[in-house]
Amino acid sequence: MQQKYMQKCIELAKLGEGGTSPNPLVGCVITDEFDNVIATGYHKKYGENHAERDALLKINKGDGDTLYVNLEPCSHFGKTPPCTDIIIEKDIKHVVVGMLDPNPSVSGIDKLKAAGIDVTVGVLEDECKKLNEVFIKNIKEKKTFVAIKTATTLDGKIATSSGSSKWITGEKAREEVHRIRRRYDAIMTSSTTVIADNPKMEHKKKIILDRELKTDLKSQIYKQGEIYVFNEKEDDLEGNINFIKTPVKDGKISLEFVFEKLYELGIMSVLIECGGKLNGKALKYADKIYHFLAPKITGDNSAKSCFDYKKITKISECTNYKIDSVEFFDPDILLTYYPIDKNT
Ligand code: AOF
Ligand code: ZN
Repeated sequence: MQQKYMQKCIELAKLGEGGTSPNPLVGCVITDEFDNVIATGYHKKYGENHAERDALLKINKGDGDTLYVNLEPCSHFGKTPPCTDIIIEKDIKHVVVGMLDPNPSVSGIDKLKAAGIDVTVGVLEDECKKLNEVFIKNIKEKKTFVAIKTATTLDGKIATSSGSSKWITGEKAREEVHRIRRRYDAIMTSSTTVIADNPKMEHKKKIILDRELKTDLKSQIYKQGEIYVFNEKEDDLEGNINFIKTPVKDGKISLEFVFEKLYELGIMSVLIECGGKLNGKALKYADKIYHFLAPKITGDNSAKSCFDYKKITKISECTNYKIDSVEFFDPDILLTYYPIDKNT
């Protein structure tokens, strides 16, 4: 029962995807003493009620028995009063928590226990941690969460040698890409991709790495959203476009600088969608990779690879990953993987 309702909290929390950053995704379920669900809630948007309050406001004092929530309830006065206070006020008897809050200003468990509430921690903990992987990295490391998305043939190619890439994956995979993008604060691409494909990439925030300012400002990507162009020439603001002067290392934009700047700008997560060169360089910083595979083989050694950035002689020099999931978006698959070591 605990797992079933925690799973429900996770599903509710996901309804807030794309709206809660820099705050976490949180869902809440309240049951009566017969294990019937009497209210649910979730954190809908940054600054609005926390999940627990959203659910508790729907019940009367004494009606609820157990409250399930995927993240430890807060005990601090932030944008809203502490959730622990309203849990105590509504006379909840048991609280079941998915994971402790990595935020140092939160320690709700002790407060709940002191009020005589029975508390269980760690139900579906791994799933809860995955749900808030961005928030956890932001809080613990004070860094932007970096993900890469690529779409390749079975032989790992993203385009032919002349740049033809439309379309490797099918409709369903491309729809999934839109859902993935929505979870990220910003998406990032390079001048090479803008010039080669002239993509629209609709999103609220877009990052373009364009060292020499080679892209045409009339390209589709500039038509919508808040845009940051990292380049070696100028710091300037023109309409919706912020030009950010960036140090260059070995003839390339310093990614170190870019990711630090993104965090300063309040961009808590970024999805990179570039060619093999930049994807390769970015692997060193990547926390997660979304890799779509289409059932096609180019068979062409000169076709462009998805991660193209080093020469190795031994297989032991590969970087290693852990595959987290395999999903079908017929006829393609999506592999999601995490780095085991970042020694690229
Ligand atoms: C949320 N939503 O449902 C829960 C949160 O910015 P504040 O003042 O609203 O506080 C945010 C902190 O509250 C957040 O970092 C997290 O530690 C805790 N819990 N936050 O935005 C929620 N339960
Ligand atoms: Zn709270």
